[in-house]
Amino acid sequence: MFLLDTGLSMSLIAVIFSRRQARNERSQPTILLALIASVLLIGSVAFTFVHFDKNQNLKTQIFYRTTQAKQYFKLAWWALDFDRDGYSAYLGGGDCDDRRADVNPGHVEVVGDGVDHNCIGGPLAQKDIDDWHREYTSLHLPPDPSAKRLNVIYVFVDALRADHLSAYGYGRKTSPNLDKLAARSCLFENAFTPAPNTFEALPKFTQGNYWDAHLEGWPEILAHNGYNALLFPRRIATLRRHVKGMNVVESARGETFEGSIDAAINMLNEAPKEEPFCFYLYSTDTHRPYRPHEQFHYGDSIVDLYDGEIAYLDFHLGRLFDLLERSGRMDDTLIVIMADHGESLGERGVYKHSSQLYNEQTHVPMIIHFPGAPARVISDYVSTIDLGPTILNAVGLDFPKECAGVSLVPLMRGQAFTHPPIYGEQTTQEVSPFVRPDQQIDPELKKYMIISQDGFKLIYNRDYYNFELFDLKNDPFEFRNLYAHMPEKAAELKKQLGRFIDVVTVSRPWDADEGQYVFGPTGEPREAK
Ligand SMILES: [Ca+2]
Ligand SMILES: [Ca+2]
Repeated sequence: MFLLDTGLSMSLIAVIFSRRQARNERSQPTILLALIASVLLIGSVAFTFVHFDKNQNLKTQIFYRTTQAKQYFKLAWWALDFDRDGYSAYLGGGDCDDRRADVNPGHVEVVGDGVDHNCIGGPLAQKDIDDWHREYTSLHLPPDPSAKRLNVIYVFVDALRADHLSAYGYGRKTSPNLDKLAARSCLFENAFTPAPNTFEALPKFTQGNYWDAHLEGWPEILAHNGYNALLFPRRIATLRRHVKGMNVVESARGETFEGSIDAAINMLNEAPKEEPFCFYLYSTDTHRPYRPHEQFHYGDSIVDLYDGEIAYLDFHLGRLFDLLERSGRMDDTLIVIMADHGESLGERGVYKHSSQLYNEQTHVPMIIHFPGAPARVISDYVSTIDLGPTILNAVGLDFPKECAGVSLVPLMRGQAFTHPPIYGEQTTQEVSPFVRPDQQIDPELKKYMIISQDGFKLIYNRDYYNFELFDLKNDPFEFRNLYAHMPEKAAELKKQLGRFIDVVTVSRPWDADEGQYVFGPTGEPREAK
């Protein structure tokens, strides 16, 4: 690319220079200079054409980090898109058949016609879809009739990244109460969200699936099975779209998280012992804008304020945990701490969330206090879509066999279990007023990720046909793109991720509700170009 830039610039200078000389007699040096410039131009263009798509790291840098250079490529893609479907077969544009407009990376897959319409994962047959589902139904655990109907306290924290909790090794003591809980619980070191955005993630982790398949959500299943299911609301409209069957605690409506905890404490004091309860608590405190808390003041930077919100949240959760302890209900209560996604705090020049699939936005805390299971740290790669099947399985209830989420109860009991690879996708374009335009470096529309159990993560940016492979165990901050260095691993994950993309794009119902960003105003999938 840089060679192309240089070549273009040199040829421009040569043309101007030779024109100035044109009226005069052309001298030998002028002709020579024009000749050298032409050779350089042709050479650099040829070099760029041959090598650009092979160096995915260079491609990433150009499309994510430059403003002008990427426009050259977009222009070249536009000019070299012969079937006018928006994707070029040249310069890494990803179009695998530039004679058919129904074949390109943005096209939805078509089942059974033998054509790889989206240029990843190969063609899709019905058998492939059946096999994909069978992988998960074969892991479905039937309900254990001897399981106790534990109470459930589910704490959903918006935009809480794992690595800012002291329970996850953060230098600041931001979460003493969660640390204490974690010390007697199962702490999942490597839990990930299926989407770095509430609207996309919420239906997924409520239904235990990688897309909104209109399955019955786990709160509804608890409510239908004798639980006193109570929702302590914040952002009630968003929650109620997906968290169904629960009674809203009106006294907590519109309150702060402190108010939600006050209401929960009251409810807990009144809860009859013979009826199991489920409390669904939601905190938006770690979501922007971060507010200062006098009691938890670390400083005035964005990170300081964010950490202060965590300490505030932790303090109030501590009040609830203390009451559970004092009342003896800790021993019959399953407690789940989770987040819908993480939060960028300036890494790669990015803030907030909804924009990337790097760990800052996808690695989330997951702590499950499961009475009867010994405390342990679990390093398997798991997804928040596993939470519903886990909760229901832990209390002896069944969950839909269509769930791609799996019960983590075997892992919590220390039994041998191999979790399938986990997946994620990101659809949104970050247009938040909280993010300045210069921080929105990455406005493309669709990315996917897979993380395999050996800790490798592949991120695929469909719009740039760009791949990044990271070794999370040795490179947790995802600095080094190994795509070109580990071609076999890259090919293995690309194949699995391609199958996921194929399956998810044909299986998602037309009226799936994964937020206003995923679907257009009339309900048509934006994926279908
Ligand atoms: Ca094309
Ligand atoms: Ca395909």
